[in-house]
Amino acid sequence: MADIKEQKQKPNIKEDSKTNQLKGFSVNHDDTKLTTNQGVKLSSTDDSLKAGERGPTLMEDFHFREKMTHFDHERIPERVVHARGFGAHGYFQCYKPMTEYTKAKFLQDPSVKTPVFVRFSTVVGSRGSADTVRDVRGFATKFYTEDGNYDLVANNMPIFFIHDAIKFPDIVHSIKPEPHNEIPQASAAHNTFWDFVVSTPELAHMIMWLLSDRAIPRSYRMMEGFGVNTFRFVNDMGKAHFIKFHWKPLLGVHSLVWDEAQKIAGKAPDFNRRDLWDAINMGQFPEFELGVQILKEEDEFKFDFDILDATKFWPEEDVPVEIIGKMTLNRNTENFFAETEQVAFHPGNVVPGIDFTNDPLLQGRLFSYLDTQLIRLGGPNFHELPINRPLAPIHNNQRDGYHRMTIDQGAVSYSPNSIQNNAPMPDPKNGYIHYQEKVDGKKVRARSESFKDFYRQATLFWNSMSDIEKQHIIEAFHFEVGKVSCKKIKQQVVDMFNNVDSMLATEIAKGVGATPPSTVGGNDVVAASPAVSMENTIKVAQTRKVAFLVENGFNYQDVTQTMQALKDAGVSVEIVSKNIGVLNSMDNQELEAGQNYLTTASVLYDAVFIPGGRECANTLANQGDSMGFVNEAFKHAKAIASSNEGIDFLESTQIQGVALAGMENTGDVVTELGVVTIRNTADLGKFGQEFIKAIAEHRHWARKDIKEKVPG
Ligand code: HDE
Repeated sequence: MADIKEQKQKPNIKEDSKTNQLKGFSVNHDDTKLTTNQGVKLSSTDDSLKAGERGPTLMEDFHFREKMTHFDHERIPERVVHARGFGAHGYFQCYKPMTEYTKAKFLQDPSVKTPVFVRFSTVVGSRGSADTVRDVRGFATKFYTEDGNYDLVANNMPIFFIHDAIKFPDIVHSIKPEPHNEIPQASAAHNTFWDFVVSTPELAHMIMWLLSDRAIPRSYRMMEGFGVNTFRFVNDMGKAHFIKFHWKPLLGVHSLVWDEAQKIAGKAPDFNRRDLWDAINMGQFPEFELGVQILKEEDEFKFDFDILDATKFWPEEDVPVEIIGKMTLNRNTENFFAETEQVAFHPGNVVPGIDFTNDPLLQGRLFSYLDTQLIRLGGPNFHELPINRPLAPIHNNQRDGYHRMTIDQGAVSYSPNSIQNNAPMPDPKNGYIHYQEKVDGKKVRARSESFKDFYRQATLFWNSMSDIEKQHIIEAFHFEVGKVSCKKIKQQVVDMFNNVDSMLATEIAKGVGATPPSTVGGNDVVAASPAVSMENTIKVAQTRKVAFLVENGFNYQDVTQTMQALKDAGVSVEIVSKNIGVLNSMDNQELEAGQNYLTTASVLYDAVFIPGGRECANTLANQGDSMGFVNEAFKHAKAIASSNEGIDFLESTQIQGVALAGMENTGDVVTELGVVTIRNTADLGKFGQEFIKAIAEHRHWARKDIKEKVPG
C-alpha cells in the first residue's frame, strides 16, 4: 500500500519524483480476486441475495449495499467554471538561473527537472460538453517544487472580461445556460450574455479575443498560455519586479475554423482531449516555453493603461517576453478522476520568490479557489489527495476534518509549545515572506479611474489582426449576436463596438439586422501589436494528421513513398476508404484501411492526399463521401495533395480555379494555394516535401472566396 510517510529533510526533486510518489498510491488489479472494500473475498457479484430465487432482496446483503451505495455517491460537484478539462504529467526545466529577479528555487538550476501536472479546460460548458466550442481555454500548471507546490493558473488569452473579482459571479451567470431552461450549453450566443456585455463596457476588449480564432484552438498543444494577472518576482535581497507569465507552444499557435469546430463538436466531441492523449502516447511530447515580461517597479505608471488592470495586456513589442524555461508533457494520466478531476489549483499556491499584486481580479481569485475546493472535494484535506500532495514535506498543526489520511503523531497540535520544542517551527530565513508593499488608502467600494479606458486596447487588437482574422471575428459576431433574439441588444452591440472600430460595427450591423452606426466611431489608436496575430506564429508540419483517401486499384508507390515522407517529418497518416479492411493496389499489393467515411470525417484531419491509380480515382469520383471530404478540406483552407490519376478525381470536385498538374506536365510539382499535384511517380521526393510545406502553412487563406463558392 501507499507509502505516505513524509520525509523530514529537504526533498531531492527529480523528473520522476512525482510519478514515484503517485506510484505509491496506484493499485493494480491484474490477476486479483474480487473483494469488498473491507477486503473480504466475494463468491459472486451477479445476483443480489434474495429470499428465494423470485423473492425480495435481503437487507443483510452487505455486498449489494456497499456496491450500490458507492455507486450512488460516485459523482462530485463539477467545477463551477472550467468543468471540462484534460490533464497530463511532465516536467519543467529553466534555461538559466533567474536569481537576479526571483529566489524561486525551480527557476535557478537548469539541471533540475521539476515535475508538473497540467490541466487544460474549457470554461463555460459542463463536464460532458464538447471540446471545440467557442470559449476561453484554461491552462493550469502545478509545479511540484522543492519549496512546495506552485500553481500557475493560466488561460489561453492574455486578458480577462472584468476588472474586479466581485463581478465574476455576474459574468458567469450571464454566460452559463439560462437558468429557466438550461439552454444553451457551452455557448455565449444567447440573450443573457450579450445583455451583460452591452451593459459592461469593460468587456469590449475580451469579446474581441473571444470572437477571434483564439477561442477555437486546433489543439491544446498549439495554444499559448497567459497568467493574465500581474504578479511579482522577488529576489533574495527582497527586491521586486512586476511580471506577466506566458507559455509559448513550440508548435506555434493554431486554430480551427468555426464551421469545422461545430462539426467536430458532433463528430468527435473529445477532439482536443484525444489529440493530447494520442500525441503523448505516440511520443510527440507537447512542449511549451515559459516566458516572462518583467517590469521595474519604478515603471509602474509608464504606460497608457494600468498594469494592474487584467483587461489589458502588455504589448510584447513594448515589454519583450524573456524566455526562461521549457515544459514538456510526457505522460498521460492513469486515472482521469483521481488525477484530472481531483487536482485542485489555486493562484494563491505560491513559493518564495513569487508574490501577488493589488490587481483586484487576482485579489478575489486568491479567495475563490481554496473556497471552491472545499465544496468540490468535500472538506479541508484535499491537499492530501495524491495528485495535490506536494513533494516538499508538510508539517503543521492542522488536524482532523473529513478524510484525513495522515496519522499525525503526538499530543501537540498547537503553537507555541514546549512539549515538542515548539516543533513544527517557523523558519524565518527560508519561510515565505510577503513582499512588504506599502499600502495606504481609504476604504472605498470604487474603481480606479486608470482602469476606465475600455476600448483602446480592443482597437489595438483589431488593428493587429490579418484580413482573414478580421473576417473571422466579423463572422463570429454574426453567429453570436445573430442568435440573440432581443433586437435592442443587437443594436447596442453595434453601438458598443463602434467605439472599437466603425468598419467593424458596420459589418456587425449588416449580418444581424441592426442599423449601422450613424457616427464615425473608433478612437485614436492606430498602432498594432503583431505578436497577437496568429498569422505571425511558428509554422511546422510536425504532429499534424493527414487522411489518405484510398480505394482498390491505387498506386502503391504513390501511397508508400508519400506516407514515408510524411512520417519522416513527424506527420501521421490514416487510410480512409469506403470500407475498413484490406485494399489491393493496381499491382496487387496490400494496404490496410483503418477508417471509413462513417468512423471519421474531413474535419478531423489537417490535410488530405489522393494517390494515383485509375480504378481508385474512378471509385472516388463516384463516391459522394469522398467528394465531400475533399471539398470540405478545401473549404477549410487545408493542404491537399494528389498524384497521377488522383488529380482527375480532384478535377471532379469543387476545387476550382487552382492550377493542377495537367496531362502534358510530366515532371514538375505544381503547387498553388496549398494544393500540391504531380504527374510523375519518379519525383515523389520533391512532391512529399512540397506537401509537407503546405501542411506546415496550417491554412491557405489566399483561396479566394472559397466560403462563397464551395457549398457545404
Ligand atoms: Fe478561475 N476559477 N477565476 N480564472 N480558473 C476556477 O476554481 C475565478 C480567472 C482558471 O483546471 C475555479 O478549482 C474567479 C482568470 C483556470 O482545475 C474558481 C475569477 C484566469 C481554472 C475560479 C477567475 C482563470 C479556473 C473553478 C475572477 C486566468 C481551472 C474550479 C476573479 C488567469 C483550473 C476551481 C483547473 C478555475 C474562480 C478568473 C483561470 C471558481 C473568482 C483571470 C485555468 O475558483
